[in-house]
Amino acid sequence: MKIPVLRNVFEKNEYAAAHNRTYFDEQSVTCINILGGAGAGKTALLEALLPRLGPELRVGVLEGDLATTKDAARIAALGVPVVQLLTDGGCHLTATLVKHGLERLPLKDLDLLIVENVGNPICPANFDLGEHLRISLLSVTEGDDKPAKYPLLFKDSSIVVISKCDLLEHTDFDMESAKRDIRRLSPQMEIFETAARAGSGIDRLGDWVASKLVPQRDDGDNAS
Ligand SMILES: Nc1nc2c(ncn2[C@@H]2O[C@H](COP(=O)(O)OP(=O)(O)OP(=O)(O)O)[C@@H](O)[C@H]2O)c(=O)[nH]1
Ligand SMILES: [Mg+2]
Ligand SMILES: [Zn+2]
Repeated sequence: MKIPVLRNVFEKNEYAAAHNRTYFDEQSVTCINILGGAGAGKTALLEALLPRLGPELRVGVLEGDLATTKDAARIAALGVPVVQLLTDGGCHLTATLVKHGLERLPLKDLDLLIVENVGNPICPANFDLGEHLRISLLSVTEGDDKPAKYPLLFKDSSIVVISKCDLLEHTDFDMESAKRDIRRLSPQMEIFETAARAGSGIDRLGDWVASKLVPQRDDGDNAS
């Protein structure tokens, strides 16, 4: 006997994700989905990264959380346009919720849209939001066994950021073991080491983001 509920959820999400992707492409906006466990340092990474992306790059953020606007307030404090997406207890963002968020964050004013997913190392990886790129975080305080234990989070990511590296000496995190397990899942995976508070590794990450921006469409304003 078939139980259609989950399948319908996935189909509906795929439909909305395709819609979002088409909209991003039409508007020449690059979309990055940031994933990682609760407290892995996603918002702190954005707080360090956004000011480095430069004033010429127009960035907007969609903040995914179960409850509260705490993360959105941190992004707004940087002067970056932000919309808080509340899942009301749901453990991942859906493409449909992102679609609603875009009604409040017009893409015509942006070059880059960053979506911070709900803090959760499991199911957000299963939900395509229509993004072009994924950044998955692993903080050193979570332990080096997490890539092997939560493979989906790391396997299909565009890059992996190992965060909170300033705390390395206070943990038993084995960097080589973590990287080995990540590359077992994805042999070519590019891995960045960051310490958001100290600002280390952020320039390299910013260069990577800048290198991935889709070219802006010539809208004909300068045509003779
Ligand atoms: N030492 C140190 N602490 C960090 C770093 N990045 C984040 N933190 C701390 O880790 C905690 C969680 O950071 P957040 O940026 O809120 O993590 P998050 O992944 O956005 O959390 P959720 O959105 O709730 O899943 C905070 O107390 C941060 O100050 C870092 O690079 N070094
Ligand atoms: Mg956060
Ligand atoms: Zn979920």
